[in-house]
Amino acid sequence: MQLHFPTWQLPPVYPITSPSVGHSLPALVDALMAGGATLIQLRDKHADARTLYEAVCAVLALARPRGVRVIVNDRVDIAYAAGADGVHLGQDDLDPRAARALLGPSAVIGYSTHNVAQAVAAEQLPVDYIAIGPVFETQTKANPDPIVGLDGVRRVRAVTTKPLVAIGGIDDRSLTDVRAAGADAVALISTLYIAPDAIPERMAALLALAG
Ligand code: 3NM
Repeated sequence: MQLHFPTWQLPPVYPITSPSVGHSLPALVDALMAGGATLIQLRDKHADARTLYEAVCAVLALARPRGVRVIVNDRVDIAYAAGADGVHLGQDDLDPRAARALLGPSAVIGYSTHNVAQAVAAEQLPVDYIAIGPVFETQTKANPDPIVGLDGVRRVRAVTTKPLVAIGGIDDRSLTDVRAAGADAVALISTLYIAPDAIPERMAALLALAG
């Protein structure tokens, strides 16, 4: 395995933004950083390119001075144009090899997998971490793949040497079990935003739970 960003380390809790919280992207990122987030993924499946580009630039201006890394979901073009720290790619997005060629060796590239075969295939790809999910039922993703459960996390852990992120329906009650099943990190959306006015407190509590 080639790690493309040797100084980069996956934190145990990996927050992802959601446009449905009702905060602007910079406000949301500010709240997550206040709660201790050090790696944040910006995810908005419906934003137009210009709006998203401007929001990513605004987020980077906030995150850079604090040493927080910012990953853009799906959009390699916007990550490149804005100078984000990396991208998170799905199975149908740009091939990670092409993304690596565009973004260079120091970009953080993450890659979604949904079963053991995809995780095995990802071993050959120039990605810095893989995600496995959905672990549990999720309301957040449209057309999610079949639930893999804790056993799916264990089985993927057994076939990958890459840092492993678990995603999908994870909350404060399941976080510890998911990490015990072999996930280095949990990526979270809905559980972070159950109280939109208390996001820093929630982020900090989830980080504390992850130890
Ligand atoms: N990807 P929540 S599940 C964005 O299976 C995403 O790859 C998934 O949101 C995958 O924490 C998912 O609210 C949704 O369930 C995660």
